[in-house]
Amino acid sequence: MSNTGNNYDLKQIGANFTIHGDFVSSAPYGSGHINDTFSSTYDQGGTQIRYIFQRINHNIFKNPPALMENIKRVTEHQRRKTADMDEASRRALTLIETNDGGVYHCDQDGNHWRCYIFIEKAKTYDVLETSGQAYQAAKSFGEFQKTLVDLPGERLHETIPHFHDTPKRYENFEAALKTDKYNRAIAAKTEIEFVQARQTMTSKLLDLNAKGEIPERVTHNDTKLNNVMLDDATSEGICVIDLDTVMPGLALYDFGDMVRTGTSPAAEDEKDLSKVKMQMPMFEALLQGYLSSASEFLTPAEIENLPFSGKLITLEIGIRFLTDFLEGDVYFKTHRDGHNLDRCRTQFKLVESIEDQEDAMMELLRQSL
Ligand code: ADP
Ligand code: GN1
Ligand code: MG
Repeated sequence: MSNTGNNYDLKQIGANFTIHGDFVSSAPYGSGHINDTFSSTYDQGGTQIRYIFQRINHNIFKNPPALMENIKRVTEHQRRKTADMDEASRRALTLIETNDGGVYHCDQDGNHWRCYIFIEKAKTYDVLETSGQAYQAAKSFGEFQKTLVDLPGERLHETIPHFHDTPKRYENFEAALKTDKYNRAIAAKTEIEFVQARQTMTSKLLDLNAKGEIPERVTHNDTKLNNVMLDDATSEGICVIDLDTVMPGLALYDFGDMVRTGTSPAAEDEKDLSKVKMQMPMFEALLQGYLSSASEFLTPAEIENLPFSGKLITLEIGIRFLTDFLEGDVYFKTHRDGHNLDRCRTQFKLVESIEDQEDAMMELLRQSL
């Protein structure tokens, strides 16, 4: 079973962008759950050059032009700030202009397409291999937030309203459970009880924000570790990608998602739950890496909640997978029956593992300051 469908003429789409040379080939690329991503190769005077093409999922991002306006502003700001660094051209995504001077092409079916320079000699990892990679990835996301502290202009568009509103995610789950359109709740009894037992913690960060203890910032909001490219030669975090959700948010949700995706040796959809665990050395590396770039702007209340943020967002994403399972797999791309439920189970196993080690994580934080 699959709810993905990729049948596009990438050569024709590419002709709308200011790319030189001859189209050679194109293929689906990456393992993202939302957009359709392709790498296309062009022959430019005998050299093969790759580009990334993406179809923006407009069922999820309802206003692609506003989203692209955000990305243009953010990448231009990054470029200004990194201009003097080595390898400046690889440190921020570069949008390729369309023939009419825009940054996206709308095809006859109403799909919005964008094109980026392909960042070569760097990779994304669905599962990190070493704590050094964790350090680098977290440092990059911290630098990304730091770069955006002085983004000029108006507040960015909210590309998905209430994106990290965990109480609202909980409400959506309850609504899906009540409807139980596909009679799937029976298969997820344990997971449903797991969520219901943890409802009270869902509002903690938004409450702190409402009380003025943690500020709104410009954040990435999807800091899954495969959204940062690590340089092949140096392992340095070279470029933060997947900027669709860059918008006002809480820095803690960004750190939390690094903990969710960077501390377990198991894939997000691993079926053998015995493999899923929060590994303290990886947490330590994420903490050190993130603090190395972000400690200068984080408030004490943000720092105090770094360990909690990992637990909260792991619960939140688990709730979202569970809700999508109950609603019939309409949001995340799935590739097999029960895929969203498998993903939900790994998240909740990781929540438990964090709960078991929360005191030790807090202790480590105190020692790091
Ligand atoms: P999604 O929103 O579906 O997760 P991403 O923007 O994260 O889409 O892209 C999917 C994958 O494509 C990434 O994990 C990365 O491996 C690859 N990718 C995206 N942009 C680039 C780029 N500019 N250069 C090289 N690889 C890229
Ligand atoms: C989606 O786009 P991708 O695959 O990086 C999702 C994130 C989830 C993640 C779970 C816009 O991220 O919020 O945390 O899947 N993105 C959106 O793997 O919903
Ligand atoms: Mg991605």
